[in-house]
Amino acid sequence: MDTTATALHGWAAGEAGRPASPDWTIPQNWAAYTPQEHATWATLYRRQMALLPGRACDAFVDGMRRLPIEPDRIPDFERLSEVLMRHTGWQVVAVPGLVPDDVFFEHLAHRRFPAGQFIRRADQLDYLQEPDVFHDVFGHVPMLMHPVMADFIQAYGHGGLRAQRLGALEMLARVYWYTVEFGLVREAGALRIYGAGIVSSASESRFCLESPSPHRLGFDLARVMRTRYRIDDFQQTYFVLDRLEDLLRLAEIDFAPLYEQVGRLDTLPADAVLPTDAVISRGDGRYHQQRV
Ligand code: HBI
Ligand code: FE
Repeated sequence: MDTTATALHGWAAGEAGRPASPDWTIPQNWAAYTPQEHATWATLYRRQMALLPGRACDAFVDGMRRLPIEPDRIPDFERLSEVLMRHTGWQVVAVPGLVPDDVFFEHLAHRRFPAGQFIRRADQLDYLQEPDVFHDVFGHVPMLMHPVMADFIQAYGHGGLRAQRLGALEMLARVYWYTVEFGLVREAGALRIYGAGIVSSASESRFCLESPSPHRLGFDLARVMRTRYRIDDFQQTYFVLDRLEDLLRLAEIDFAPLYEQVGRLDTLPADAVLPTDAVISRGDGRYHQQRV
């Protein structure tokens, strides 16, 4: 953990950089963000907002419009929570970065979205390993204004706690990855983005829709559960929902029998295409071939 950030933002870290509170929350300490940090937000915000018309789904655009998320300053979590609470009963709480799985799931199960308190450095605009306030707030929070996504992410929290007990966390995490983080949806006769990992990334916002390289496949729950993913590069496959409302059904499915079934099958590489896949566009794979 970066002790400079600790000093800057004045929260008390315990042993090994672990924050003092058991749920890993820390004060956002909004007043302590520096002008440079707000300027980093402004750069990222402007860049994404220019890209998203016609690419991001209506739910995202709508959520963004109704929230106190502004161009030139890092949002204040308390103000976000007030509006979210009124619409879908969610809150945003600050955490230092990645938190342990069980802590993460516990928050989601209680409709608290843990958002990174820090913002990436100005020389890391395009890639960082831990979720920061831009990824978490710009990427995730607008979708939490959508009732279906609001329920789905809470269900993921409950499902995560259960999957841990069943030893099936990997399978469930793939569902989160290919929906909440990197999901596409059909809308207005085209494909649009709803995944937070994409809407918060300038290059992937274009790549996922416009590059001939990745596969775009119809979403299938059991198929997604078997599919590995890239954490360090653009995705090789995007899974497409027919409508966001399909997530609602997903939130209601009992995953336990599926874990049994899928657990007996081989996992699939991130670039697989099966005869049973609903292929929307088959990628040529060129982007990733050039990178090995
Ligand atoms: N912590 N802050 C934060 N954000 C995440 O998205 C996150 C996390 N801890 C664990 C985790 N995600 C995932 O690996 C689980 O969804 C499996
Ligand atoms: Fe995320």
